[in-house]
Amino acid sequence: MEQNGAPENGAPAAGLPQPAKLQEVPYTKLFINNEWQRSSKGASFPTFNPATGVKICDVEEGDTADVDRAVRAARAAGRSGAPWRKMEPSARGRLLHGLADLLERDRVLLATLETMDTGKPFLQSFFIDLDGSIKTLRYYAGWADKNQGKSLPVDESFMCFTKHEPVGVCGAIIPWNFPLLMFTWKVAPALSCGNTVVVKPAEQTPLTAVHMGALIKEAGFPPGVVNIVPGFGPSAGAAIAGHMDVDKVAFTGSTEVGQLVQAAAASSNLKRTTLELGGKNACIVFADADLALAVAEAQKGAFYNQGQCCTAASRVFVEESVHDEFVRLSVESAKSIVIGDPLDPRTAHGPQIDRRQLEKILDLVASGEEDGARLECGGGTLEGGGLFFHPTIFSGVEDHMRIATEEIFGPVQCIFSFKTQQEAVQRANSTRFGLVAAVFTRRMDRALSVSSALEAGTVWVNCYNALHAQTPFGGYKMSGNGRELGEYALAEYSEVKAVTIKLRETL
Ligand code: NAD
Ligand code: NW8
Repeated sequence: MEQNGAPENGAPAAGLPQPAKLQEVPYTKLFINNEWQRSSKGASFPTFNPATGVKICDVEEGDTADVDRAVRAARAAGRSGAPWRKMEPSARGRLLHGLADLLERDRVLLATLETMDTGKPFLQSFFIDLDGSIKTLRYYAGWADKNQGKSLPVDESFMCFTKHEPVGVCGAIIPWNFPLLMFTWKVAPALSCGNTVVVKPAEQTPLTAVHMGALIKEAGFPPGVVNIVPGFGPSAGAAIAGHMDVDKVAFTGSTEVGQLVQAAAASSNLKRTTLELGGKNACIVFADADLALAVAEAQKGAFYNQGQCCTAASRVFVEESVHDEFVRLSVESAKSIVIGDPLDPRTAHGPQIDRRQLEKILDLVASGEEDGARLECGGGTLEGGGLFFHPTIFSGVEDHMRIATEEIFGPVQCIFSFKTQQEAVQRANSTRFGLVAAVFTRRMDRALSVSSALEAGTVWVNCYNALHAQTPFGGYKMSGNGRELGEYALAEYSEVKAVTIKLRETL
């Protein structure tokens, strides 16, 4: 494969899954009503492999008119009397399980597409993104016939009960960092609850979402239940957020666009929103922690997916007495991370998604150096150009610096020193964000009191990025609204109907 900056790693590794050899990408059109359709204006856009800069293929570009068409299909598919509404709830569960089976069958192909489109290492696509997507589908398959209402203890002249009904047409606007996983986080609970959906994948990474159209049709979902419209944010994305006949929109991406989505929802039809936005997540490492574990987990948290995670552990607060040792071990470990061709199963670190994101990282790293933080390792791109950026560690970071306050979305770990527990918690919380946080300690009382005090939707204790389909995920403060995953997400995709019956006879 044409290589642009990534070093070669030598002979192929034995015993590991290998990427598929793709001649061409099978699906590149809009998926509406279980049919492959051209965009109404006949436009398409290229998607690139960020590891090589080479165009993978052109994808049909959906626009406002295409979103309209998709919404009409979704509305019709969700009408009462339509097959999707008449089907037993457990049958929706069977369809979701069938879809998960097809992801298992096409696992190598989907992981290959995901790696080509995002630049994430193939084994991460294969073991994390595919595994998480399959587990999410199966988890919500199980909920399909369990999202039950209640009977309510009102006075005896009434019978009062609640029913959980679908919200209706749900829009899903997907980011480029976990294209398939975020598709399933939104589509699986929506379908489990009986909704229909219109999905817009990110313009950088449409391929796995479009492929899902083929699997959704093959699994036997009725036409119009899932519609996929690749396209750009300000056109197709904004058309969903501002649509008068979309009942809910789920968005993952930047805080700025999250605000636009919520504003568009408010000023159109007051559609419901769930927003998963950015973070400036803190890790607190106490001197009593297992230091090797804390180094490894904090590093994984900072550099996983090339640092392009809303959960990225970008601020690490380390207790003064172990600070220098923590920095030394972190730098030693960061320098050993294997950067290379993401399709090579030995690669642990691939390229950033695009030039724009790389420029943002370069700008923030330069600001860190100017502000007087100590660059311990990395700090630049790989020789030979391309979008590869070395894992980077700053120590001596102070709370006011831009690298300490702005989301970097790149492989940059900022290490701070602290003296007291109270100080660490207060500094960890002094941000507008509140997505996740982590604490490393061997003391149970400390783990519990610090996790209570941290203002974040998720707190990890002695681990990082430990996500499960059962466990709700979402942000406090400006990191978002609502929850994805777990039982809590069902409420985001259910309308509650209260039925009150007057009883004419009471005994
Ligand atoms: P973005 O927020 O612009 O894009 C996310 C999704 O929203 C994409 O599908 C995009 O097409 C769509 N979108 C863009 N403008 C829209 C609009 N006006 N209306 C509706 N939808 C719209 O994110 P980005 O430009 O890809 O990245 C910019 C920054 O966002 C990153 O540097 C990072 O800080 C953050 N980001 C966060 C996440 C996350 O998981 N929370 C994911 C990607 C990016
Ligand atoms: C849903 C997700 C997962 C899962 C496992 C391991 C490492 C990193 C992530 C991850 C169901 C089951 C498992 C990860 C995923 C998304 C983000 C950040 C980290 N997810 N995982 Cl935004």
